[in-house]
Amino acid sequence: MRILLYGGSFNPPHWGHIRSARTAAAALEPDKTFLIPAAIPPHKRLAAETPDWPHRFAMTSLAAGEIPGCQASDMELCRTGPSYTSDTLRQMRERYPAAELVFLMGTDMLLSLESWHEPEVILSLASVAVFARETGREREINACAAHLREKYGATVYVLEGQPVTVSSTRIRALLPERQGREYLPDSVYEYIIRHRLYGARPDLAWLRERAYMYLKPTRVEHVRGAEAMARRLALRWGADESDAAEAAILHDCTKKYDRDGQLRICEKYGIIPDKWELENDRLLHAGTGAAFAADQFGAPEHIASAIRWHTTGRPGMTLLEQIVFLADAIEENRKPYPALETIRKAAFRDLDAAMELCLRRTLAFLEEQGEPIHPDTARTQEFYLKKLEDKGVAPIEWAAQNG
Ligand code: DGI
Ligand code: FE
Ligand code: FE
Repeated sequence: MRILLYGGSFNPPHWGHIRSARTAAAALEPDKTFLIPAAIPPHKRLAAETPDWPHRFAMTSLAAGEIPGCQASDMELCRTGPSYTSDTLRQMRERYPAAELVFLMGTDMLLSLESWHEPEVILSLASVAVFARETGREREINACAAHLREKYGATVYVLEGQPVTVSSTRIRALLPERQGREYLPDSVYEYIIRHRLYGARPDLAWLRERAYMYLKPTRVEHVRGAEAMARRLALRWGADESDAAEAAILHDCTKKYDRDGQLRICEKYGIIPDKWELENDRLLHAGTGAAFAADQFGAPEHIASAIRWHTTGRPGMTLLEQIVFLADAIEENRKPYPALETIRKAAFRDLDAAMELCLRRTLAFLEEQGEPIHPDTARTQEFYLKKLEDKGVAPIEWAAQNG
């Protein structure tokens, strides 16, 4: 029986790790492969933004799913103190007394192996398999392998394989820029986004693909329009364009659920609907959408709140909240309604005036329909009316009956 062991920080685990493990497994044909994330790597410090170990273990488990016969081991995470490989191998030896243990490592690790804690223990308990991390170092590697065989009676396998061209450090730097997805299996990327590890923000093409799955097909064009308009407004008013896009992509993510569905989502997230929301379930998707986006896609507070307030608004809205509110109301694919063109123009001239008119038009519409008015909608219109007054700006003239 042969067991392949692959230790590392896996912070996060990426295609480079997976390809290495697959190549090694293909060459060595182990009966089992373990990815072993280190709790405290002895040779380097973990990056400051390293997620808690349950997250690292979960990501490593997902990565292991990409490798046949592989699972993650929490052996090092469960120990205290530095994660010495010699201790890990002792533990593995106890569990598998008769197996050949093969420890997989990169070139640099092999070259520095003698400076590790108890190298003689490592080399007596396990064989070592090594990759040429960079091409052109074969001579160096072979010399080192010969030395370890000679001095310790070690078994060293030198594996042919693609050099790994990406590092976890680089990926961590890319993730907050909405990049780096191509270096990660989808399961790991999804996990990172859902928990917003490493300050990650979603790649927007990926987010569209994921978020549109929750929409009725007929709503996709509206959401596309809302995103385009939110971007234009963000550029006009100096908000973060990609955050505006992210909020717009997600703003109606629970819209398709009927009353029962909405109430179930409320229950799941501990949302208590007020009496207006219970009376008119169209209002519920703002609150449920915000909670769903935060849970499924890790939407941070400022984006979740833009979703939360996109239907009624609220007094004192943030810039991003106003942008999403207006983008929803005036996007290019909106069915025409009275005042639409006026609000569109106003949104690029005076955000407060556009908010006020948009809300005033909604109130007029609801009154005409005999629909109950949510106090948030009324209060928000009053808020913006007062704000205009304070600025000395007259509200936009518009009468409900003349369009
Ligand atoms: O989800 P969308 O259709 O894209 O747009 P939305 O989230 O702004 O929802 C619009 C609906 O919400 C529209 O039919 C008017 C309704 N609405 C907005 N404020 C109120 C309201 N309905 C009631 N009953 N009371 C309100 O105060
Ligand atoms: Fe909506
Ligand atoms: Fe909408």
